[in-house]
Amino acid sequence: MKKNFINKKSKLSLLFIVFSIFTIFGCTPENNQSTFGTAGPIASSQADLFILIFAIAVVVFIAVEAALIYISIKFRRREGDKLPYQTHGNKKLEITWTIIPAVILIFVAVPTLVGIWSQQNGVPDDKGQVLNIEAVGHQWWFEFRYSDYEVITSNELHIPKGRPVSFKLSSQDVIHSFWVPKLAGKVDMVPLNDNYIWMIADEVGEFYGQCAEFCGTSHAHMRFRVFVHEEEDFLAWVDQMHTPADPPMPNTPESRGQMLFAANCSMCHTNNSTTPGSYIMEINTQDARWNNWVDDTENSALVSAPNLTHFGTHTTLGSGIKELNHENLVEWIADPSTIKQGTRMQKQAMVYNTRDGKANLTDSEISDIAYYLLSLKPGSGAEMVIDDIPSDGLIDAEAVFATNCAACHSLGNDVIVGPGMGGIKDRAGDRVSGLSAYEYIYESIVEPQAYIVEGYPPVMPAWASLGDETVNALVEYLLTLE
Ligand code: HEC
Ligand code: HEC
Ligand SMILES: [Cu+2]
Repeated sequence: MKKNFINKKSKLSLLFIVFSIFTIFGCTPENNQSTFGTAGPIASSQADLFILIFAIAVVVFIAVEAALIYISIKFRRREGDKLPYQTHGNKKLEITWTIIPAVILIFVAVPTLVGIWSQQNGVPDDKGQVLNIEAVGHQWWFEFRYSDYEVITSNELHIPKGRPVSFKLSSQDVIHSFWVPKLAGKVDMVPLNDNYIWMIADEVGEFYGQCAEFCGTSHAHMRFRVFVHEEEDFLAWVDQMHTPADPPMPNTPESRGQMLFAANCSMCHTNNSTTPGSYIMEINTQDARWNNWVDDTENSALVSAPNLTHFGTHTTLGSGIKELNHENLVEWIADPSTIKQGTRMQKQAMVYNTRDGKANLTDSEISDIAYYLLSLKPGSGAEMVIDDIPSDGLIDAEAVFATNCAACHSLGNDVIVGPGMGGIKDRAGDRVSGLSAYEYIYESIVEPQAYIVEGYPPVMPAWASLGDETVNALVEYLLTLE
């Protein structure tokens, strides 16, 4: 019995030692999330402040402990000692030990307040041209809007070296916190109340960001990456974000993936915010998706989601927690919870509305979608290739509808994401003056952004790539629905 007890105790202390060693190793400046190996003036002034306060604390600690040890040994009770002289109060001593801490606190307070003020007052004028970015926190990912350049992206932030970057921080849901340990940190992202932070990066490279305020189940998996470029490389990146991706070649996994993405994913994810006007459009669409979710958090098939424009150029998946490659992407699409628990993607998307919560897609469909997403990169500006579905005379419009449209449209009156298609023949002719029912439905399919049905979010993808024949067959099919 006794032996066992000792064993347990020594095991515990061994565990404690190992744990402490790991904890101390976490302090290496090399660590991606260490605040010591800084790469910018804001982070380094914060690190200096920490070192200063720590040094003061060490001096105080040593002085107090030394006095404590000295006194308890020197004046310990010895045999034969009588009760010491009883006293109450000592003015000199009490004044001394009030003044000393007050002076120490002044030494700590002055540089702390100077630091806080310099961060709060925004970028000083002499630091060069400011880059403005709006960072929005979501459970559990980050959205970045470059208002100066009309670029919108998520989870991977690109900034130029040596230029001050000013962030307007907000949140769409709960309180998050924006923190790039090696560049600057950390300021809360609060709903309905904008906060500001600014930073300068002195080194080209890749830096880790992390949400630093507990914000729900997957808080620890809410990260992002910051890529610091030379100014000209940064401007080249901005240019690329305005260059559309090349459409996939017909009859490839990518082209099948494109259709599947349009039918199952595009209601939440925009993946083509490259053209002029797409910036403001995406902000409005995100708002519409968000409001849809707020109206009915249980049943909404929409919620704001990461913009996937040029997602194929990203290096990470799931907001900075996995390397982006085909294998991990397949895992994510098949069952997001294997990578991240509790995502709104899995909770809301129709395609995960299954008994086991896994995607209602075959392995090869999932693989095709993954290839398509990886192919989303700035293109060479090639013309759109019409991907005519090979038809042997007869097109099965009902089947085409089931694969491409049914995720958003019911055949009756139920609203999924878009209006139910039941009885559309009776209303289509009255929707837009000058367009017959046939023309209106045709237009709605190939260029849905031209007429948005009131009360619905503008999330329907364009289906011109189905080919003229198929679209005509779809229109005829829809016109038969009661
Ligand atoms: C109901 C809205 C919704 C639908 C539909 C949806 N997603 Fe998502 N998706 C999200 C949300 C929200 C996130 C962020 C999840 C998180 O990180 O917490 C996300 C994240 C992602 C990411 C990770 C992005 C990144 O930067 O790491 C990928 C990739 C993705 N979704 C692909 C898809 C694919 C493919 C489909 C269709 C099969 C799909 N999504 C359908 C809402 C949706
Ligand atoms: C990602 C979801 C989504 C997909 C997929 C989708 N739609 Fe839509 N659709 C909508 C939404 C939302 C609206 C209403 C807003 C608008 O007018 O764009 C709409 C509107 C329409 C309308 C006009 C309805 C009316 O009452 O005026 C037609 C017709 C239509 N869709 C046909 C189709 C067809 C055919 C397909 C498949 C090839 C399809 N949609 C795929 C979301 C989708
Ligand atoms: Cu968070």
